Amino acid sequence: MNKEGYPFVEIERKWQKFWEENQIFKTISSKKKPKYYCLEMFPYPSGKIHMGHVRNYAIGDVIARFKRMQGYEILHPMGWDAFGLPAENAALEKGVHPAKWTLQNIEYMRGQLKKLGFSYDWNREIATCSQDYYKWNQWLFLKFYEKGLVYKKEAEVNWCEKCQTVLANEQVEKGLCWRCSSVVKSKKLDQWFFKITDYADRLLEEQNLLENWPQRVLTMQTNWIGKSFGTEIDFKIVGSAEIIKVFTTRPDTIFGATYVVLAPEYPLVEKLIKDMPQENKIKEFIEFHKTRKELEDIEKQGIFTGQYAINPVNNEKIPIWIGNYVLMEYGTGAIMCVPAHDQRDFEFAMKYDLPRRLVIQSPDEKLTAETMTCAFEEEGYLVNSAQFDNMPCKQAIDAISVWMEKENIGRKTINYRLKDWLVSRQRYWGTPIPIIYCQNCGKVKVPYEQLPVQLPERVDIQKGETLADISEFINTTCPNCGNKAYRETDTMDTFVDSSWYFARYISPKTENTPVDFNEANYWLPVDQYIGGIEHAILHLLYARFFTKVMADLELFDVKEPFKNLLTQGMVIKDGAKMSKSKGNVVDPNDIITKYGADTVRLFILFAAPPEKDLEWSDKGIEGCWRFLNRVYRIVQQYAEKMKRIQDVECRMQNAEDKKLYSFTHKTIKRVTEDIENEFHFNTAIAAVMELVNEIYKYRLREDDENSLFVLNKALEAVVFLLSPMAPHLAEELWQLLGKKTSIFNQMWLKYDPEAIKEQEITIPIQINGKLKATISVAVDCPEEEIKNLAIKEIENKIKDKQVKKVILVPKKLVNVVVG
Ligand code: ANZ
Ligand code: ZN
Repeated sequence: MNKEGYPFVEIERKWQKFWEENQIFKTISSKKKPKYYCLEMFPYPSGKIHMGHVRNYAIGDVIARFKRMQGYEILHPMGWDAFGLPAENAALEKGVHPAKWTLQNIEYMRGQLKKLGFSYDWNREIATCSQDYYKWNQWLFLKFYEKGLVYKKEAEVNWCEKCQTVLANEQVEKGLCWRCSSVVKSKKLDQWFFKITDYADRLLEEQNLLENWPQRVLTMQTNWIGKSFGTEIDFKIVGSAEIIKVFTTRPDTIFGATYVVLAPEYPLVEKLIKDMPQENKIKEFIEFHKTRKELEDIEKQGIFTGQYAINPVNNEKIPIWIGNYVLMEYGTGAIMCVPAHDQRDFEFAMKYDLPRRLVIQSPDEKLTAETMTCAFEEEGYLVNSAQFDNMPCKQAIDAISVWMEKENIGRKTINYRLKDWLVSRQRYWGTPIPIIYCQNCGKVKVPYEQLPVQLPERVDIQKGETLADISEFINTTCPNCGNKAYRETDTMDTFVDSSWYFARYISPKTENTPVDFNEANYWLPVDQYIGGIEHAILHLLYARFFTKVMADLELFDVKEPFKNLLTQGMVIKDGAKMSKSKGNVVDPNDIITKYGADTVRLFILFAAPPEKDLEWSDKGIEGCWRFLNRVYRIVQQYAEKMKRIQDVECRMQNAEDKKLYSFTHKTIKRVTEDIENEFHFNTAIAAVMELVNEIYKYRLREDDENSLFVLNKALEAVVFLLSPMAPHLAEELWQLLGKKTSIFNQMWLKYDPEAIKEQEITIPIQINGKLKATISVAVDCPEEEIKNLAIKEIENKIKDKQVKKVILVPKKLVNVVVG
C-alpha cells in the first residue's frame, strides 16, 4: 500500500519517463569537459535486488549526479555479472535453463533499478553471459596465452563433491565449501592458470597510484601478495641423495635448528616413509590433515617420519617430522625449526619433546634454553653459532646468507604468498576456454576469427551435464592440420568476467577490439569505484592485474583501473547483516511501494556515512518520508508566488531576511563540502533539514520584493541540494518553481561568500561587575581588539582609576576591573 502524502507514484513515474525519453543520462563522450567515471560494482543477477545493492547504487548515484552538476562529463554505467553457479543451481532445482533464468532475472532487476531512478546510461548495459561479452574473455585469454601468461598444469585442487566443482582457495572457508558448507577434498586435475605472480611486484609498487583507497584494503592486498625476503637452505637427507630445501626469513637462527618439518602434501614424504614401521599411521595422519588446510585456528600436530636430515652448518643429524602447521603452498613446503626463537616451533617442540638450543641472546637479560617459557623472537646477538657469535641478528641474516651462498648450501630468495590464479572451472555456465586439443598438434588456440566459441544451448543440468558431456561441442577439427580434434571443456572462473568489465562499458559495442583505445584512454581510470569490502582482495586484485596486462597489450595506456575506492558498510537489521539465512531481510520492493524511491534513497543515505554499517530502522524511514512531505508542502505553498519572481538587486535591511539568506548560503557551503569530502551525505542531508526548519520559521512579507527573493533563494537551495539524493521530487519541485529544464542540466549552486560572513554582535561592558556600556563588533573580531575597544568606550567613566585587569568572556561580555 502507498502511504498517504505527496503523490510520489505519479512523480516518480513521470520523471523516470522524462529522463528516459530525453536521454538525460546518456554519455556523449564529447571530451569537451573534464570527465568523471563513476562505477558501482555490478550485481550478480540472483533474482531481485537487496538493500545492500540499493545502498551501493544510491551512493554511486549521488556522486554521479553531483559531479554531473559540477560540470563533469559523466560515465555511469550498469550491467550484470551474469555467469556463475546459482544459475546452474536454479536449473538443477527448477529445470529452467541457466540462460533463461539469468535473462529473466536481469529483466526484473533492471526494472527495479529503473524504479529507484538511478542515473545510468542504459545504452551501455552489458551482461557477461552474452556472446558479445564473453567473446572478448576468450580473445583476452588467447592474448594472455601468447604472452606466456596462461599455462596448464596438473594441480591439487580443492574439490567440492556436492557442487561437483573445483574451488579457488578463497572459496574454501575453514576447510568447507563457501557455498554449500560441505567438507572440501583435494583432487588432482589438469587446470588452466593465469600467471598473476609475474605481476606481483607491480601490484605492490603501483599501489602508489591508488590515490584514495582505504588503507585497510591496501594492507589486505599487500598481505595477500605477501612478499617476503628470505633464504633457502639445503638439508641433505641421511642415507639418501635427496635434498630438502627450506625457506626461512631467519637464517641467523640456523645453528639452532633442531628438526625439520614437512607439509603433509610434501612430494618427498611418500618416499621417506616407505617401509618405515609407522608407515600406515603416518599415511592416516597425512590423509586427515590434507583436507584441513586452515592454518591459524587448529592445534599443531605432527608425526615423526623415522628419517633424519643434516643441518648443513654444523652437520648435526636432526629428525624429520610432518606437521599440519606447515603449508605446502608457501615457500618450499618445508621448514627448519628453531624452537628457541619461533613460538610455533616452541610449542611443537614442547608437545613432542624435541630439543631447543639458544642461538640468539637477549641484550637485556640472560636467557638460557632450559629456563625459557616461550620463544625469544626479538632481536639480539648470536651465540652458539661458531664464527658468527656475538654478531647482531640483522647483520647475521645477511652474513650467514652470503656465507651459505659461497658454501653452496643456501641462497637468498624472495618468496610470495600470492599464487597463480587458477581459472579453470568444470562448469557449464561460464566462458568456454578457447583451446583445441589435436593429436598431431597438441594444444591449439582457436583462431581469433572463429571466436566466440559458443556455449552450446542444449545441456541437461539436471542430469549433471557439463560441456564434457556434449559431444557436438567437444568434437571439432584442428584449425592447424584439419584432423579430428577436441575442444577444451573447462569454462573460466567468473572473476575473469569482472576483471575488465569496467573497460568494456567505455565502448560496449565495439566490434574489432574489446576496448576502443582512445575512448579508454579518455575515460580510464574509473574516478570513483564503490562496492563491498568483501571484494577487497580478489576482485580488486584481479582487475588490477588485468588492467596491467591489457596496458602491456597496448589496449590502452592506463596502469590502474580504479583511482578512488569507497567500500560501503553493510546494511544491518537487529544487529545482524541482512540476509536470507537470518530471516531479517527488508525487501526494497515493499519499501518503494509504500514510500517511493526518493524516501528509500534518502533514508539509506541519511542513516549512516557510506563507509559505516547502516542499521535499518522503520522509524528512520518514516522520518525521511515526513521530511520529504514537509519539503513538498512548503514548496507547493509558495510555488505560485515564486514563479512570478524576478531576480532583484536585493537590499537586505531586514534582520530576518539577512538571517535566512545567510543560512541558505551556509547550507549550500556545508552540503557541497560534505559531499565533496568523503561523501558525508548524512550530514549534508541534516543540513538541508535545518534549512527547511528555518524556512518554516520565516515569515514572508508578500508584497516585499526582498522578502520574496530571499524565500525563493532558500526554496531553490533546498530543492537543489536534495536533488542528487531525492531526484524525482527535486525535478518536480524545480518545475513547480517555474523552471523549464531538468535540474540535472543545471550547474551546482555556488554559495555567496559575502552572505555567509557573520554579522556583528553586541557585547556588554562592565566595570567591576556592573554594566556600564555596550559595543558592537564583528563576530570574528580578535580578542585583543575587543578589549581595546571596550576600554576606549569606558575611558571617560574610569577617569583616573587604574585598570587592573580586563576579563573577556568570548562573545558574551567584557569586565574591566579597576581600582
Ligand atoms: C626458521 C625460523 C626461525 C623462522 C625463527 C622464523 C623464526 P614469512 O615472514 O611469512 O615469510 N615458514 C616458511 N615456510 C612455511 C610454510 N610453508 N608453512 C608454515 N611456515 C612456514 O614467514 C617465514 C617464516 O615462516 C620462515 O622462517 C619459517 O619459519 C616459516 F626464529 O624459519 B622461519
Ligand atoms: Zn592438428
